[in-house]
Parts: sequence; C-alpha cells; structure tokens
Amino acid sequence: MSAPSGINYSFGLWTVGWNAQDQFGSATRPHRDPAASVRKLAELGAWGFTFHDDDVVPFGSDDATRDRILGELKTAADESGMTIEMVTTNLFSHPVFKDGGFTSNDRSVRRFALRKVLRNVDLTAELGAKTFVMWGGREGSEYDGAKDLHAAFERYREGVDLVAGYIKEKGYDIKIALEPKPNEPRGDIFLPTIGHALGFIAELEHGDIVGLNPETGHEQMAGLNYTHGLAQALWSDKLFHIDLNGQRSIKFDQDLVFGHGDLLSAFFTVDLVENGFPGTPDGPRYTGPRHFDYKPSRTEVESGVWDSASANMEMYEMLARKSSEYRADPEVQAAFEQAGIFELATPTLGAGETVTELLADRSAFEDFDPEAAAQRDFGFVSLNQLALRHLIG
Ligand code: 3MF
Ligand code: MG
Ligand code: MG
Ligand code: MG
Repeated sequence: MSAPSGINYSFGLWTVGWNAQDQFGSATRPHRDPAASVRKLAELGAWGFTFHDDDVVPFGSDDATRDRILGELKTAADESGMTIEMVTTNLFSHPVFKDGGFTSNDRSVRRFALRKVLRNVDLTAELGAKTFVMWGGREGSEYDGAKDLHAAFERYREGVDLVAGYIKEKGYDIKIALEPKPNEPRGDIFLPTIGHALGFIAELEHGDIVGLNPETGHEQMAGLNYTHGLAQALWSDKLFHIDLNGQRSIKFDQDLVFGHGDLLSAFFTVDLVENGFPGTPDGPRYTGPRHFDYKPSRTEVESGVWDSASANMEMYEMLARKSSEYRADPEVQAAFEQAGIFELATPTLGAGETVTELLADRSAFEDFDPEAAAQRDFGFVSLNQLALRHLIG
C-alpha cells in the first residue's frame, strides 16, 4: 500500500524495532523481527525501508546465519513491495567502537571498521539500494586532549575516501550520505552540523559521490535551523537523503515523531521539500525518499509503535497539503511579492554589469537614500501569520 499523496515514505528498521532500552532503564518492549516490521510498515502505507547491518543480522553472526536472515528480509521486501532504499553500518554499538570506527586511536579497530563498512557496501549494491549513510556516532571524544585532532580528520578523510573510491572501482550505483550530529553518544562528535560536513566533503578526493543525510533533531540539538540547513545542502547539490523526526529544543536526541517537536519548523521543512524555493522555481529540489528516523517513545506498547509510525506519515501528509494550499493562496503570493522574495532571486548586478559599472552607478551609492530604503515594509510578520493561518487556522 502507498500513501494517498503518492509520496515515498521510508523508515529505518531500527526505529520501530527499538525495544526502548535507554540510559536509565531496561527495555519496555520485546524484540521485533525485522522482516515482520517490513510487512507491517508496508501495510501502514510506507514505500520503503532502511537498516543497519546489525539491526537485521546480529553482530558476529556466522555466514550461514547472515545469509538466512538477509534472505528472509529480501523475501519480506519482495512480497510486500517495499523498496530497500538505503543501507547503513553500525559502527557505534559494539564496545570495540567505544573510541570510534574510522577515527579510533586504535589502528586495528580502524581497519576492522573499514572492513565492516566495505562488506556492507557490497550488500547495499546486492540489494539495489542507492544510498549508503554514514553516521559517525562514536567518532569524537569526551576530552579535548584525548585525540590528535588533526590526525582524526586525516583518518576520517582517509576512511570516507577509501569507501567512496571502492564504490567507484566496483562501478556501484551508490552515493554516500554523511549524517551530522553534534553530540550523543560522544561528548562531541566530529562533523557536528551540516556546515561542518559540507566543509569536510570539499576536502575529499571522491567528494563528488559524497553528500549529506541531515536529521531534523540533530541540527536542532545544536540550536540550528533544519530548513536552512537543508536549503544550503540543496544549494550545494549535496542533499542526498533526509532523516525526519521531532525535537523540542536543545537537549538529548529525542527522536520524536516528525512534527511533534517544532511544528512550525516542520511546516517550512515540508514546504521546501514539497514545493521548492518560492522565488527560484528552477532551483535544486530534493528527490529522495521522505525517510523517518524517529523512536516510538519508551512509554508505548506494541499499538503505540505502529500508531507512531503512522503518525509520521500522517503529519507529513497534512503538512504537505497545508503547504501546497499556502503556496497557492493569492494572498500569500502577494505577501511574497511585498516581502521581496522574488526580488531576492534577481542577481544584484545587471546582466554583464562589471564592478567598474557598479562603481560608476551613482544611484547605487551617491544618490541612494538609505533613510528612505530603511523605511521599506517587508511585511514578514504578516507573511508568517498567513503561514500559521494555513497551518492551524
Ligand atoms: C543517531 C542516528 C542514527 C543514524 C543511522 C544512520 C541510529 O542519532 O540518527 O540512527 O541515523 O545510524 O542512518
Ligand atoms: Mg538521530
Ligand atoms: Mg535523532
Ligand atoms: Mg538519523
């Protein structure tokens, strides 16, 4: 089954599969069979799913067990018509990764991490998934003196370039998406924000196939604006995948249902993803799946797991509808006009205008009246009120 809007929704199997064990308490829910989750998510209207190697095949399983479990997963995917759109590697749960995978101070751990990732890249290709996410949750430190930070970035680059180079060498149709997060589980994680990750990608040899998988809550944990981050990633042609969820301010990673955190921010996220840049209709668009990385709250029993999974899709559907009505509203279009949204899309210099011509243009400076220009009424508050009227009116 698919969603009424035809939008492609996908879920990490670790989301509904979370048995709700946390820092302070043991699991409140039993283990869930990943193949059964795939079938249930399909029933609820999802289009696809994603997983870490260890979500499906327990760490350390022998080859026969691995083949059997992956076979069951593929059968569930085929029978339920679900797409395996992204695969990712767990380099954070096992104690061996306590100081990181690619940036562990222990070289033997780094070599083991690379092997675990390369094996999973092969699996990604075999399953036909197009995106390979790397969340370096243990890449970082609690203590600034615990690492040679220069060497850590060198090793991080070495690792990501090695994997990207391998993908190219094998001719796989796969792109890597790095997932930034500021902290948790490490005190400070490397590549803490979208901006840091974009800077890192620019230093890679194989950066052309490396982009981003930004998560709503991760940016908000750093007090940042998720929609702005998505926009910059799009502008850089690096928005390869997204992790949608909810977060209420700067605190631990809450992984709430999408829209259950900052609802107005979620509205503008959906508005950007579904409708693009308002003044730049030919601008870059996100074309990947609408992927949820949330956690059914620890308070929930089985029914709450599936109700919360549905709630993510329902929230997105409602926001997609509201944001399309918002864009189509003539009052909103007029407010865009007044706000200068379309004007911002006009280059600041005229076509072919040189800096010499700008310097010779008296209207731009000598005859410009800054006091008068300062009186411009952009009407931003009214525009925002229109958005809220569409959202909750
Ligand atoms: C942690 C996360 C991760 C990543 C995943 C890669 C366990 O806060 O968000 O989920 O999303 O490892 O897809
Ligand atoms: Mg997360
Ligand atoms: Mg999160
Ligand atoms: Mg995530």
